[in-house]
Amino acid sequence: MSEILTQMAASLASGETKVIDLTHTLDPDFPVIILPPEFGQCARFRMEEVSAYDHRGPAWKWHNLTLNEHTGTHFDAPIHWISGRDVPNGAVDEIDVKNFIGPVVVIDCSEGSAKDPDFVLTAEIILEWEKEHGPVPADSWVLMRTDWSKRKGIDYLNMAEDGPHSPGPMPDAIELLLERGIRGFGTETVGTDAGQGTHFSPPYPAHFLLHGAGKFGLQCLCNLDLLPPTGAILLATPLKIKGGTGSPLRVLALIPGEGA
Ligand code: 23J
Ligand code: MN
Repeated sequence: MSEILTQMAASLASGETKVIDLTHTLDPDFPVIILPPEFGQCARFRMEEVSAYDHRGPAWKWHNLTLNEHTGTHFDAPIHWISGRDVPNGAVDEIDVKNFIGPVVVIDCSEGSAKDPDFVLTAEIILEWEKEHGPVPADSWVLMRTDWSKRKGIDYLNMAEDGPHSPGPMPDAIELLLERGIRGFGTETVGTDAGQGTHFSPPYPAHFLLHGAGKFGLQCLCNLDLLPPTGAILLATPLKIKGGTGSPLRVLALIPGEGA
């Protein structure tokens, strides 16, 4: 019999394994993606009080929520994109739950992103990363650290007249990650694609290539600066929305703590 789960419980209790929250607070002020005006738009988070220990409910408080599947820290399912529309089990309620816990690696693009808001992750950068850390493991999450989550207010979307400017991956980077057989790709920005990703070929390459291959996305992550480049475990469990294309969720990472 395996004692790994008993050991894990002890490791969590002692702090040998630490739990990191990679989630932003759902807040009406947190920005959502803004698409060109001819397209439908993503709803911000809204919370309406139903009762607060008053005549509407004397002993209880609760809220009705309004949000998009892609509001705040969220998960992208394959059917989110046209390339993944026919992927089997491609909606959030259909995805095999074993995909919701697994290994994660982090590629640090924070220096480049600080200098250039249009910084791009290339295949070349990933190959350099692999020289130091070994191959990107099959079936792992790959997170692009940019420290973008530390930006406040209008600096987060970083809108200009020609659209948003934020870092993201080039098509060749996503193609290389697909060769490695990754599970999904996550970012600190409002999408898995660069702000200017609509002008890449194909447009929105992370969405198009990942979801076409049945892979997943995570957006609006934070605290990636607290993760090791390899050796952590990610928990990302979207809501079970029937036919859902994505879902806000709590994203956690298990990392080696002090004394580990
Ligand atoms: C709809 C259209 C374009 C994009 C997105 C959504 C996202 O980034 C998203 O939240 O998945 S780029
Ligand atoms: Mn999304």
